[in-house]
Amino acid sequence: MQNKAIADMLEEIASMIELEPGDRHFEVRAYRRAALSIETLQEDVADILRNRGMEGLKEISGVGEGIGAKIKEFIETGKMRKYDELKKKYPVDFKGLTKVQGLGPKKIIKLYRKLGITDLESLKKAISSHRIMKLEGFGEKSEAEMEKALGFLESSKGRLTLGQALPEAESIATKLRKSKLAYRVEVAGSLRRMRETIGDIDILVISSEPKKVMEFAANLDEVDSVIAMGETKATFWLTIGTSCDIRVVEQNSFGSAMQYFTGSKSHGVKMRQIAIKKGFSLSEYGLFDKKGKAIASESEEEIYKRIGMDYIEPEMRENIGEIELAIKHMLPKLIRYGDVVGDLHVHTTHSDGAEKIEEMASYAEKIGMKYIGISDHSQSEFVAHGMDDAKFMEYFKEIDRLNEKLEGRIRILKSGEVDILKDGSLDLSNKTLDEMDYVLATVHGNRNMDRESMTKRVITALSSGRVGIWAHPTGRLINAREPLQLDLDKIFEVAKDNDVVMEIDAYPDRLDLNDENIRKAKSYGLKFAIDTDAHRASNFDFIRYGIGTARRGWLEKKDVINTMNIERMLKALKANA
Ligand code: DGT
Ligand code: CA
Ligand code: CA
Repeated sequence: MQNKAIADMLEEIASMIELEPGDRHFEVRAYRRAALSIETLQEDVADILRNRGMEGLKEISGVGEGIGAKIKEFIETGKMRKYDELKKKYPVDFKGLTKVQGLGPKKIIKLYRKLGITDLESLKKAISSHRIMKLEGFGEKSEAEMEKALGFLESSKGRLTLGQALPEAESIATKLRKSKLAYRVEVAGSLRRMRETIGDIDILVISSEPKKVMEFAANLDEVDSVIAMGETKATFWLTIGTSCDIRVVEQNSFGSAMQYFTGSKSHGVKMRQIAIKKGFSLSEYGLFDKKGKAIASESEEEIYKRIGMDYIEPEMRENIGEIELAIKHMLPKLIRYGDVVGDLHVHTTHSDGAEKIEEMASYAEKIGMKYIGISDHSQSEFVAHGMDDAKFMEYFKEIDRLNEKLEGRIRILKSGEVDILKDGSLDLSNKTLDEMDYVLATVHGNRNMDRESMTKRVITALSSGRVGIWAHPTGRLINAREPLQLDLDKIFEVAKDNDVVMEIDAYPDRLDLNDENIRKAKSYGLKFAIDTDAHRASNFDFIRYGIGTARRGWLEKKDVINTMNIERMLKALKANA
């Protein structure tokens, strides 16, 4: 599948056009939009072209005649002239360099023209020989920041996000299931534990024809090349840039294999020690007594039970106290994947979303949501087309009209993603804030404040009595941007005193709060909202990443306000009602 390669090229064209003289931002946006649609497309673009021609291409959101022709050219000839021409002018690795936080196309090209920097390698060299700080417009501070960002990038190298890997793993598993070569196919490893990033994909298969399974897998579209292939275990390199271990096991050891290969390693080691203390032995083949007789192996539940503990959900298996609780029968009863009935953080065309309020609401209704809170950006967030007070008033009226039209099938709540400004004040007038059912507040600009000032900024906002939910609290982007410097203990205390709800933003690049901070926040008695931060209807699918993260944070249904019906939810939110 060439979708990713094409999307990358379009994205790079956008970066290069940005450098051309004149105001080209419409063109830049068009290329970026097309790149995003193609990257997230389920169908192979080459198939679309083959089956439905140019018309088919133009049906892809963001693709018109011009961009369509370029995609066609690339699929047919392996080249895109526009790309090659621009590349001759700007021979640098935009894809690599834009991953460094703070580096955009304009800075990149300056670094190229002045210092000959073309990729991450030459950037690293320029930093270590302190050539950047001498450059006009950069300075010592900016060189130090670049060095830090580069280090961060290197430390996260190689691990894909949950949102990148899970759909891919599921697609492989589904194809294996449909092949009729397997009785059962399950995803194991860190993906089953819903970790925020994963090192590789692990898939377990029950089959009596392991060889055929491996051959089938080797020929899947997702597979780029075979790294190693044995009778019952193979490792493939996938086109998305990670590897995939596939193991074929027997039906009668499936439970113990799942228990072993789900990990974590540390959880597995501890389980094994406990089994030994009880006179058993535990391996991927089963739980055995002293005589070597298998006493449990087909099901995971049975294994946990026979060792003398309650079943531990995969998301909790990190050896951070869950085993001790399972022995004492004191495990939390985790929130389940179907428990969320409303989404309190949703964007629309009123700011940087792709669909209208009505479209988002009717899709949410279709997937069973009882309410959604529309929370478009406030004025300071100008890159996301944030709204001023007057525009918010218009938007509230539209929501009133829609609620009437929807006749209670789903309730649309009025909210806004309101910036917490540098001094801790909120980005809209009190009158506008009062009109909202609840206020979602967060830090966007001026991210580089020190820990003390940033903590004070957030505390000022959360103690204003106007904030319902603190959205994506730490502001981190996984593998891309570090969290804000915050004293979370101090903030959680203030949040508790002011009944502010903590968000778990399910957007796969965010997962914020993360598992560890969720457990910390819960220890302060705080409540949570799991939101998708959807910018288009298909983003509602992200909810499972948020619920997975909540489960990793040991949350129960009662900790999460958007599992409640609307009356109870609004009460828990200390809304303006
Ligand atoms: P990852 O891939 O780095 O995100 O993390 P995992 O947990 O998926 O680790 P991976 O793929 O290396 O191995 C999958 C599981 O296999 C792991 O969670 C536990 C099990 N496992 C691997 N190596 C060992 C080991 O040396 N001892 C034990 N007890 N289990 C292991
Ligand atoms: Ca793995
Ligand atoms: Ca593995």
